Amino acid sequence: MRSILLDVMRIPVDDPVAFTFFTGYMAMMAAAVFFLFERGTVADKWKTSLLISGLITGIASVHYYYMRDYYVSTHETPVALRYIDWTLTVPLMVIEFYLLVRAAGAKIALLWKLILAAVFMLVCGYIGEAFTDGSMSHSMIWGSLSTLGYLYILYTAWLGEVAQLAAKTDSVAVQKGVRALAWFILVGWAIYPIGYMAMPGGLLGSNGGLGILNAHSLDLIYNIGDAINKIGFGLVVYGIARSESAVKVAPSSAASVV
Ligand SMILES: *C/C=C(C)/C=C/C=C(C)/C=C/C1=C(C)CCCC1(C)C
Repeated sequence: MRSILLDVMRIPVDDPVAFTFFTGYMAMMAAAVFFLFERGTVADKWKTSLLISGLITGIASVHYYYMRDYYVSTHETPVALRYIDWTLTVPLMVIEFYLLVRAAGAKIALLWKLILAAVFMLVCGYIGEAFTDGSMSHSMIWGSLSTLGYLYILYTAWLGEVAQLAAKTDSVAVQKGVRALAWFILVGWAIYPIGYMAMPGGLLGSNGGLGILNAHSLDLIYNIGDAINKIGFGLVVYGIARSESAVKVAPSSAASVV
């Protein structure tokens, strides 16, 4: 049996998939350390949001550690590890949304609807990828079902409950932040279906598809998507927390000067 360590050390420089597994792992870990340490610099009510950002990137980093080794030693897609990672981190991302609009009166039911939609999206995607028979019909059916969950979250963020609640807050930072996260859902999350369509039987892949992408592009696209979305989401939340904390601190420090 070949040792994983040797495989990892023999990583070819011209393999963008392996390269992004390595960079993703380090970037995600660095982001987790950053969010967790910066927690101490924001007002109390923002600490949970930063903790969640740290958990999202931390959990992803550990999964990247294993996915990297899996990929480098087998040259196969770590489907199960990928979906375990997403099943933990995507619900945490929708919790960030909920925490932002909670002050505007968000009910716990909103959180459950978002989590349910996320889990539905991921379970369908997992069935599409893990149980594929290589046919286009299998990939299309489960991909389309999965997209329904995605569209629900997209709708809620742009027009539905989350958007309506954000409009009610008097914090410009929260309004801008919710809008920024909604852009991540619209643009950043749209990266994933493209990766999905690269699998054999997928619309852009081999085996009946357009043949534009090969099976390895799936991991490359997912890795890029993860880095953008997980770190980006966290940075947006961090930005809101910092500016909101500054607002709260300013009056008292001004008072102490006088
Ligand atoms: C950190 C991980 C994130 C933000 C993962 C997001 C994943 C998606 C938005 C996946 C969406 C999919 C579809 C909309 C259809 C095809 C199957 C999926 C699961 C790739």
